[in-house]
Amino acid sequence: MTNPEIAAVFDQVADLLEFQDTNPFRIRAYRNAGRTIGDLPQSVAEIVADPNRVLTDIQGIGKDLAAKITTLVETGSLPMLEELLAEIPQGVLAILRVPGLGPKRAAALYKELNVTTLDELRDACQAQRVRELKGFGAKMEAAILEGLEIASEADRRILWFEADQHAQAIRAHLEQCKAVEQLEVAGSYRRGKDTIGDLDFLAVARDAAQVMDHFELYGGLATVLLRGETKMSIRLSSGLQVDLRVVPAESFGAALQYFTGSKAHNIVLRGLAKSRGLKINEYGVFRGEKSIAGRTEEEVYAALDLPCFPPELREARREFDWAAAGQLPRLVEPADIQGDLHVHSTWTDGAATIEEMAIAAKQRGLKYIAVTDHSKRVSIAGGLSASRVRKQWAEIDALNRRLKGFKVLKGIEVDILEQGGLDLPDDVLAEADWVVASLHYGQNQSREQITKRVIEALENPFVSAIAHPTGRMLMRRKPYQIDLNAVLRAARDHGKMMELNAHPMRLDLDDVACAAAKDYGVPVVVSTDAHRTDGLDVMRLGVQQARRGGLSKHDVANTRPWAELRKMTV
Ligand code: DGT
Ligand code: CA
Ligand code: CA
Ligand code: ZN
Repeated sequence: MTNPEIAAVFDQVADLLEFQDTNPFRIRAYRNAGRTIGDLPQSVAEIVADPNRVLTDIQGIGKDLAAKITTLVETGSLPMLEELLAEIPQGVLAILRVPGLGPKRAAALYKELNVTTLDELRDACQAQRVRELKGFGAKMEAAILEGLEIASEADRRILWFEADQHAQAIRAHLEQCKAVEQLEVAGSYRRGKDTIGDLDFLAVARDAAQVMDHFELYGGLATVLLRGETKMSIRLSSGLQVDLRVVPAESFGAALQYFTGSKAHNIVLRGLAKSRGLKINEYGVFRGEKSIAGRTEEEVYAALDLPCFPPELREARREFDWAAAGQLPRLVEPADIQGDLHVHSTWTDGAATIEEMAIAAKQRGLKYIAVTDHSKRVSIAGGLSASRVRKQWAEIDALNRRLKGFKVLKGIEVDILEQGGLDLPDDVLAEADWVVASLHYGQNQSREQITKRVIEALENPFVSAIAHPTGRMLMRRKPYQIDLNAVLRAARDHGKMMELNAHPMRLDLDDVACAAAKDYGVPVVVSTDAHRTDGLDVMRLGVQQARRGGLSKHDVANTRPWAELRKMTV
């Protein structure tokens, strides 16, 4: 069992206890246990298995918790959780997961309206019975309906990051099949969309049946949905659908182009072909009956006098206009990135020390990081006061004297307060190398209020960038209400930057907003918001999203050395 899996069990226990309205201290104990385990850098399952180590040596793990973890790791279940689950109606678990509904509200819905399933919840909202409950109201009712929609979408799509893990494992499996000659993953996965409906594999093979037989042996397979001569679809035990098409080598490029999509991009392409008296489909480009291209994507596009568009741009947004004008941007690449300007450490809710983060970043080829721990308002993360952050910066100064060929910047993630203003005084911010301002509280305020708070932060002379500017959590939480155009205008006017937070669940700014930032001439900073060393690895997701927004190396500020970037921040 991994730490996150174990942490999830404790979180669930806390949720169920809260649903039952038991002793708040007990609830908090389990909540804290979940957080502690989730943040630990070392695997607790490994410690349990190692006779020479004991869990209670870890800070935050007492005797009682250690015993529970051991039971869980050794038996795969927690008797206490089983008991709780037996006491609670089945459907309630799904209700607990609806964004915007916590255990307390779920309990009220159950007790007052006898709501035990998602369908009953939707009915109750539509009949306007939920708004009548104490502490709910019409606004909350609307938010629950929206939450239900997000929850049902979460059933149908998964994060790109998660799809990537499946895609890599399936690719490795299929590559073991001797009959496979070429293999690619097409679809929204290849276009780097932030969420994925299904995976689309394409293969060239000597013998299609042999590849399909091999596909059926994939360990994660749950059922075969369909198997024909050239196409097969399976469902994984995770629920994800995977399509596999076997195509002839002479039409591999045409098939790759067609199944990469997007559908909207393909429709424009078909129109362009038609206007030239050509036909394009998944087998090739044809003049009459004669195939004039198909083996590679390059030759398919070239047959229409088009450049081979990077897959990230194939959304029928501006790519055809750019191509017509000969102005297709040269997109930023992961190797262009020189530094990471948003990382956390053990000073707040990070799991690694500043030095560990610096070493890990250096190993990944970076030249600098900015340590941007939370400010005091974020009390659940142990946010830093002015005196603590100054202590941290003294540690960073000392560390920089020891590090060679790498620089740690003195930064802070300062909270934009509910009532407006920043969580630390200007004289402190003035001493920082890099300041990201972010909004964690008061996310339900009106569009005017939130926009005003963010613009005020941009007006502060010491703020460098706005972190995760819309607050969205993919498939969990919609962005807060914000006038992004007004924010981008303010950023431009004050010479500030916008973050593209690369966390797989955030990817915030999104692709369209990145393109807007570029239009306003506002530099984008791609940052990981890493809370542990492996959190640094999501940089490539951020870069992929920046590419979808049409950003080049020049548009992304942290492709520059710090000495150069620094001049842009003053
Ligand atoms: P997803 O799976 O919902 O995240 O999105 P996609 O883009 O991967 O869509 P999918 O899996 O339904 O189909 C893969 C590609 O196949 C799609 O991007 C374009 C192509 N395609 C599918 N259906 C059509 C169609 O009716 N017309 C055209 N022109 N292309 C299609
Ligand atoms: Ca797909
Ligand atoms: Ca598909
Ligand atoms: Zn952060």
